[in-house]
Amino acid sequence: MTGVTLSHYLVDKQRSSPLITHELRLLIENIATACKAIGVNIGKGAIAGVLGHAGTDNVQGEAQKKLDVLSNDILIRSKRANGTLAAMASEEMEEIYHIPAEYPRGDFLLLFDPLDGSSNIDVNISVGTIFSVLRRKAPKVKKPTAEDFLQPGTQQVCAGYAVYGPSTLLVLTLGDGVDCFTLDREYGEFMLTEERMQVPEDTQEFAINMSNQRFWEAPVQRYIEELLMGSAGPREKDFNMRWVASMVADVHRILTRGGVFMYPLDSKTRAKGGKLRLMYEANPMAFLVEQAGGVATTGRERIMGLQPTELHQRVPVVLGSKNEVERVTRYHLE
Ligand code: AHM
Ligand code: MG
Repeated sequence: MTGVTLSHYLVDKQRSSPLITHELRLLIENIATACKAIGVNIGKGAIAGVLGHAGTDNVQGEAQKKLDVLSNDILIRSKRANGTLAAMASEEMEEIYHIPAEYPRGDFLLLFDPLDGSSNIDVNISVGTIFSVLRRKAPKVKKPTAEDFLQPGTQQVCAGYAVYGPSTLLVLTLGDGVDCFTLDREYGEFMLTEERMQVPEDTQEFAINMSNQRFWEAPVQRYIEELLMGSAGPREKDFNMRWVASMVADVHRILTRGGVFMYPLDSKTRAKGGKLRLMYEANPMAFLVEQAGGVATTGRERIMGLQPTELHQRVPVVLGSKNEVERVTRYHLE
C-alpha cells in the first residue's frame, strides 16, 4: 500500500493547524469508520436482506428504508462512546441524541443525513452519507439542547460526505480546501486521491428535477428556459442535463467537473420552506462547494449565512459553478 492514508493526512493537518485538535481528528477517523461499515452493508444489498422499506416514517413524514435506519444506528452506536461529542442530530431522528451518562461528553456537535438519496438504494444507484461538525458554545456541564445546534453554516468546523458508488469516496473540508479519499477495499483504508478540488467558474451542465417545472417560480423558469434554448438562445451555448436524485452524487459530479445543482423553492414545497434540509444537507454541501471555489445560495441569499431556527428546517438550494449560481441568484433578485 503506497500513498497517504486518511490517518496520516489528519496527523499532518493536526501538526500544521492549532484548529485541528486531537479530538477533531479522532471524530473524523471515527466518522470514516462508520462510513466504511455503512458501505459494507450497502454493498451486501439483497444478500444481507437490507433493501426495501423499514415500515416506519421519519420526522419529515418520509417512509424510511431499512438502510436509512441501519445507517443511522451505525453512526449513533459508533460515535456515542468516543468522548468527542456533546450530542448528535440526524435527519432520521426527531430529537437530538444525548450521549449516555456512562460515556464522556466532548465539545463537538455532529449532524448527519445517514443515507442521502435512499430512494435510489433499491435500484443500485449511488447513495451517500452527509455530515457537519459544529463546536458547542455552551459550557460542558450544561446538558446540550437543540438550540446548541442552531448555528449558521459559517460556524462549521468540518463537513463532508461519503459516496457509496462504483468506488467508496470520502470528501472532506476542514475549512482549508476540499480533499477526496478513495476507500482501498483490500486494505480497508481511505487513501488521499485528490487534493484541493476546484469547481470551475463556468459550466455547461445543470441538475434539476425537471418534472417539477410547473411548480417553479418565474426566475427559475427563466433560467432553465434559457439553458434549454442552448446555442439558439441568449446563452449562445448548449447545456447538458444530469440528475442522479442523490444529492451526494450530484454534488460530487459538480466538485469533480463543475455544474449547477438546484432544488429551488416551488409551490409544492413552499409551505415547508423547500425540499432539502439546511442542517444535514444544504450547510455541509455549501461549505464544501464554497471551499472548492463555488457558490451556494437559496436563490436569494448565501446558505451559510442563514441563522437556523429549527433543527429540521428546509431550504431551497442552488449551488455549484460560480457564474451560474450568481446568475440564478441575480434573476431572483431582479
Ligand atoms: P433524502 O435525504 O430523503 O434521500 O432526500 C434528499 C434527496 C436528495 O438526495 C436529492 O437531491 C433529492 O432528494 C431528490 O429529490 P427528487 O425525489 O425530487 O428527485
Ligand atoms: Mg438527504
